[in-house]
Amino acid sequence: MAVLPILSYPDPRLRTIAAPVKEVDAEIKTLISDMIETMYAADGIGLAASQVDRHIQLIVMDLSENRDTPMVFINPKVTPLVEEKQPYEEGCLSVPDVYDKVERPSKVRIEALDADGEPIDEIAEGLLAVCIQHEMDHLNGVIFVDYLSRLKQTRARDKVKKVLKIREKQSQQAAKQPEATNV
Ligand code: K1U
Ligand code: ZN
Repeated sequence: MAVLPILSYPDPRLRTIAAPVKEVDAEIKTLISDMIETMYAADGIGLAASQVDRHIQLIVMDLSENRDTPMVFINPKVTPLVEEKQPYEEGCLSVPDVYDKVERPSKVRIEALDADGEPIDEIAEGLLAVCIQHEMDHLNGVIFVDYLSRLKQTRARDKVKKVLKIREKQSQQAAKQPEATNV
């Protein structure tokens, strides 16, 4: 398994529309394992293939407390079941350290295939409904900051630049440190 690099806003590759998965083969299964590992390493609750520069309709998610119940959605179709929208403070691994309220339909139907290619057909509410709609947006080239004001989008760009600079510095410093020993 491997931790994959995550694209950061405003990378134009995040705007690519994802294509349907033709077959749940060994290559897709490897990507699923890598995406789950990447999501856990980044402390996320979801990840769309678009975020790791793979433009296919594949989403992984884990909303469990123990981070031991990954869910996989291949070729998902999400249908709102209510007109009522609810606000939720969203975050995004592609927009690090930026959180803001987005309003989305509170109840949706999810139709997809799972990691074995078996059909999923379920009704989602709460965080599952929020997260699947956020991830579906990624597959359609939409990022949650698109719902915010121009001013907030500019601030988000600046914040991401700053966070990436700090991360870069930290990784350079870590590379300079002698390796810790376990004695
Ligand atoms: O798609 C992603 O970038 C993953 C994203 C999923 C998400 C979180 C919250 C609302 C909607 C979608 C994240 O995992 S962000 C990091 C995170 O774990 C988190 C952030 C805010 C609230 C709850 C969790
Ligand atoms: Zn996101």
